[in-house]
Amino acid sequence: MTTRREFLAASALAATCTARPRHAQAQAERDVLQRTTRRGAPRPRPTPAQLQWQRDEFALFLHFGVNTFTDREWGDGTEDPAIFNPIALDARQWARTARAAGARSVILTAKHHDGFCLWPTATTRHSVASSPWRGGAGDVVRECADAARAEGLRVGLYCSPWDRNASVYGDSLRYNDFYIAQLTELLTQYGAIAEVWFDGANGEGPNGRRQVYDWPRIWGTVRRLQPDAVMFSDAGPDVRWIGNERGSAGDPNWSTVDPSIVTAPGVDGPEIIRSLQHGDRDGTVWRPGETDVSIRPGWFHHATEDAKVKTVDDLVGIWFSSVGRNSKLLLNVPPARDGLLAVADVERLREFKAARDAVFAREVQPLRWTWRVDAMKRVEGTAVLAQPATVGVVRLAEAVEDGQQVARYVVEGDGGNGTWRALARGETIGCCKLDRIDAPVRVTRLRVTVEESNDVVAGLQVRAFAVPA
Ligand code: FUL
Repeated sequence: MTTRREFLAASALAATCTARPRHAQAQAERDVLQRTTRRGAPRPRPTPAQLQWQRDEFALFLHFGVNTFTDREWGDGTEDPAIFNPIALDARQWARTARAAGARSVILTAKHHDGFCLWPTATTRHSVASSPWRGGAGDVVRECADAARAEGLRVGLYCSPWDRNASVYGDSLRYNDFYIAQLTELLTQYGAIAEVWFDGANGEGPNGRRQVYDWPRIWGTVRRLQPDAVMFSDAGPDVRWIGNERGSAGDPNWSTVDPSIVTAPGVDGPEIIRSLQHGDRDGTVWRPGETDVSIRPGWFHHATEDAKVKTVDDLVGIWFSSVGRNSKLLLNVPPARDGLLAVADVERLREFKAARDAVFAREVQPLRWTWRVDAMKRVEGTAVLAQPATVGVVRLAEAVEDGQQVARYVVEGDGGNGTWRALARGETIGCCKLDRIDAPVRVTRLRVTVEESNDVVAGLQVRAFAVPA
């Protein structure tokens, strides 16, 4: 017998081929679907900010600061601000490059672990105000935020919790006040901030003192000052680190987590890394993963690494293992000492965009998708193609507004003789799952079967792309 839940899901499916039903009736039907975890808790769903953040797919990370001038990766806080002088700095070049590469936001290291502030803060003299750049009147955060918005990009800021310059670091109460004062400046003086990035790297303060961060207060401050921003850290609260810096999200990758596993940034352990990489199928909190990786070996620009910029193949592979595994890609492209992105990086980003455009250039047109839910509650969609095509890539997307459901699926193709053969198999889908077909074959029909899911799946989007001509 068909239950009400199955009936509603099936009718929603019947109403949609590749898009969700939008009319009020369908909305009302979706609202009565009680989605729960196996332990009975309501299944988490994304906030509008989390949804926007992930649908942006791709952001550019900009590591810039005194390390750019000392040729180091981690400064120790003793750097003389006089070394900071990016004479040709042009944040419009950063923003134009980001936009041309297809990124929809940029995230700037307003302060890295060395404590040097790229804005003229009132909290310390260790900032651009003490440097020769623009005669001490410059503000990199302002120039970057203005340039990004002029290109239609959202703005994110990294402000390192670990501060190797602040004398109060490790004097927990005083440093928490100091850090919150810095965040308050950044979140009140530079317009809408889309993402605040809390790095997990964390060392001792002077004389081995250990800083105890007041995360509830820090996160509360961001929420109050920029309610639409998402906060990144190992422990979110909104988006989580993916658990490595290689550009590889876990497979499977749930956007839900068990919040009792990773409770604070900067804590390590196998179970923590597993949860960061894969999320937790029965997690009670929506916290999708962000995949941060550098286009170069280091996070900061070093001229000696100009010949070590990742190849286009590396970058396309990273796209498939991040965006294509229900994650968001945050690709670091560090400005050089002159304040400009290096020629090698700009050129590689251009090639990377062209390579992605080629992968997704030839979308296969189905005549119509027909959906059904079988007795085992498995959802199956079949499409006859308008013309036979050699499918190279399949892109699947769940309607994650209602949570993440799919746990196992198979994509099959019919070569024209009525026999189905598997093109790709996978576990999670989420916002976006990209499958490259190992041995592309010419097919006349496509079939997608959800073999296992948390709940009956509605509104699955299937797009297929023919191998480039
Ligand atoms: C790490 C930092 O220690 C690196 O310097 C870099 O900022 C990277 C994104 O995060 O934890």
